[in-house]
Amino acid sequence: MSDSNPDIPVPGAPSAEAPALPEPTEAREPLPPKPDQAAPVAVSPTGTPTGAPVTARTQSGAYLTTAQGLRLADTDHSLKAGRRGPTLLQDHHLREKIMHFDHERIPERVVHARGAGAHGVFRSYGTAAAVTRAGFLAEQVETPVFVRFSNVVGSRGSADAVRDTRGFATKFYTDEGVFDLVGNNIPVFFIQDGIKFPDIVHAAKPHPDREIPQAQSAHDTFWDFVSLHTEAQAHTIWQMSDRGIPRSWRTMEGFGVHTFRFTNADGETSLVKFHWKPAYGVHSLVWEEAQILNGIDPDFHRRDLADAIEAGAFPEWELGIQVLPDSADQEFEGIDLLDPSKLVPEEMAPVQPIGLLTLNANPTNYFAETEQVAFHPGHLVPGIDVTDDPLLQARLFSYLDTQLTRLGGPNFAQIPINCPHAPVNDMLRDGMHQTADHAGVAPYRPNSLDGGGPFVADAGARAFVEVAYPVAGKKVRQSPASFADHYSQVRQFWLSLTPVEQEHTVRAYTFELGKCYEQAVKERQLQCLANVDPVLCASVARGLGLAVPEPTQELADVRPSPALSQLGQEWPTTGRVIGIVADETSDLDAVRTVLAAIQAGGMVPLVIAPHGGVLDGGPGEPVTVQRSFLTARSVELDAVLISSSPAPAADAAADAPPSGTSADEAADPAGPAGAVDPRVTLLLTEAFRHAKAIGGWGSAAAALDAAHCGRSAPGVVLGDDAAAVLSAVVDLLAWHRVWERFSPRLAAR
Ligand code: HDE
Repeated sequence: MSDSNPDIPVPGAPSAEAPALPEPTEAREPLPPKPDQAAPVAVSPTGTPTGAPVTARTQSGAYLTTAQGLRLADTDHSLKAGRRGPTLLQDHHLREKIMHFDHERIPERVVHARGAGAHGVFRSYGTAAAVTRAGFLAEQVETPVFVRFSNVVGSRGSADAVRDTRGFATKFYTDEGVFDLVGNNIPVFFIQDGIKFPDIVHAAKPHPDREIPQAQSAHDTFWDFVSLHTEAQAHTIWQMSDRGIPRSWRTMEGFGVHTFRFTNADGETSLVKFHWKPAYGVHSLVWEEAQILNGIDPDFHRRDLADAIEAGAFPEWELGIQVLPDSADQEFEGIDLLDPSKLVPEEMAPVQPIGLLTLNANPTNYFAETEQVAFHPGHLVPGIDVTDDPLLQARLFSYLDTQLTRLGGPNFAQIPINCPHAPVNDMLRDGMHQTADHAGVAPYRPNSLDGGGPFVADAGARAFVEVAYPVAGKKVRQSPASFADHYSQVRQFWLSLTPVEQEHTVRAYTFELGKCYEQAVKERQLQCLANVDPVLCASVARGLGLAVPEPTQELADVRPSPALSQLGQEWPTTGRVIGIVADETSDLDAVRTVLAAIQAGGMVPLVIAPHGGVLDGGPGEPVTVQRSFLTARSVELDAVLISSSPAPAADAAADAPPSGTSADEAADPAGPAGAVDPRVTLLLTEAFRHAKAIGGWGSAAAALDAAHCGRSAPGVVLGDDAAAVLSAVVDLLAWHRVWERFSPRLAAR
């Protein structure tokens, strides 16, 4: 929150208390966490609530100590034999400090290494109670959750806004044990069988010789694999669409991908697919925005999530389910429900809302919570079971295995973020990092020495009982025949996109294949596209300068599914970011009015001015500046307001003067008469090109002209009344972008 104007909720200040200029010297207790932060609830390693405040695990005491609690008098100098002498082996403080530092890192996740998380609550509507006995899905039950969003391919230090699939993993701390829903933002997966996972991941990761490119699918090994292993085409078209570059984690859908099996209180079963629907709509970046962002703000998505929570614009998703009959063939209208590369169109089986997820607190410590959280699709609760989907089956092995290396042993469930909020009475004992102090002498069954306990429960006592699903067949390394259809749903997805979305998808394929070196790889992928759609294939081929291949199989006759498109709806504007360009010549009263209205609408205003600090003028309070022309860039904004046409500021780079500029004008630091600061022109040009709403009043017209933003172009609002301009811009923002500004030119064959 800004210091000089506490009313403007601009998040991001690092500390709970504004620091003093000189180094503090007075001993005092550690500062509390910031108000937007939470930590895992304090339960014992075996799930017993301790009653301690959540801050009980943070550091305590006013004085610096060793790990053993010994107070230290100096941590700036090692213990030496004389001021200029060698360091002594007896320096136990140096030894401990360096030893611990040397071991601060743990292996990053093999996939999904880059991510961030938040705490929240899930409120169940009770609408799933007819199909599942899961206690946390009963009416009005509130369950604490921790959610981690992630990219798949990049390393932990890579950029957020790359083209990739996003992970959407939710840990529900239910009173029947932990339930993890470990999904993605794309409802279909690259591979149908988990045995191919190392192959697809090796293909997508950087090339093993040079270790490039980082966090990209635009390279030969990726397209080599997916063009040969054509079941991957279902996933790649989603990744090439705008879904591969979400605007924010807050504005993306989530999917459980696999089919799960629910059981209700009467023992009846159904097949179920999970969906997360964002309350603020499904929005994406445009590719150029994403590329700029990865340089300007590689942390864009994690900053966006944390800032939204700190500003009180809590991200929300509705959890929904598609409920499908548990038929003997485990198919629905010809769609094989065990095939994770297929989806069930929402028009065929509507998504029924069953609860609301609200993320309302940031982690207190990234490593302790986000890095150490351990998800596992095998963390299930009564009423929710797995199916024989061969991808899911392999996952059930993988996620426990990976924690042994990452979290250093088998006791990772005792790390605070992973502790269940239900009583734990297992017979697992000892091992690295054991923090539970198990009592008793008989961690085995049957026993009499510990009174026979722990006892097994039955379904009536809320035990997990697997669905007794019949299994038959010969042992084979084969897939069902239906898994051989690799193109019909790819074509359906393509046909369901609007022309703008189709053009973005064409550009993405063309960009990615254009980055490949091998002609054979490009031609082979074009061959795959020929089996999807002739316009898609011809448009990409044209960009690559390659011949258009003939399809090798008949094009599937499919009906589009409008739900697969992201366009055509209005959404709440809560949490959206509006930039306000202003300088000393602006009508600051109008700026103040607009600031207040943006905040009242639950959005985040960022005042962008020639310098930091404040803009002062008029009878009201000074206006706090959040971005200077030097630190602002259009890509972090959803819409732009401009209240003047600022002249080049003192720190504007001295670009070559436009041709025709006189020597006198060129020598003037303020640039030619009437010139606009080039950072402002760039901001407007980019915002215009990225189809963002732009509003202006006062002397703004000159800046719009300088940026070639047509005064009467779609989505440009000029007026005298700043409040009315804002209101028109917010109406445009509800559609996310001014889509008319894009005019698709797809190639005909
Ligand atoms: Fe994962 N996956 N995965 N995955 N996955 C991991 O687990 C794996 C798959 C997903 O925020 C790893 O703890 C295999 C599908 C998410 O911590 C690892 C297979 C889906 C996350 C692993 C799959 C996912 C992971 C890496 C094929 C969507 C991040 C570290 C059989 C439904 C969770 C870890 C987080 C993480 C293995 C396929 C989603 C290596 C073997 C399909 C969101 O265990």
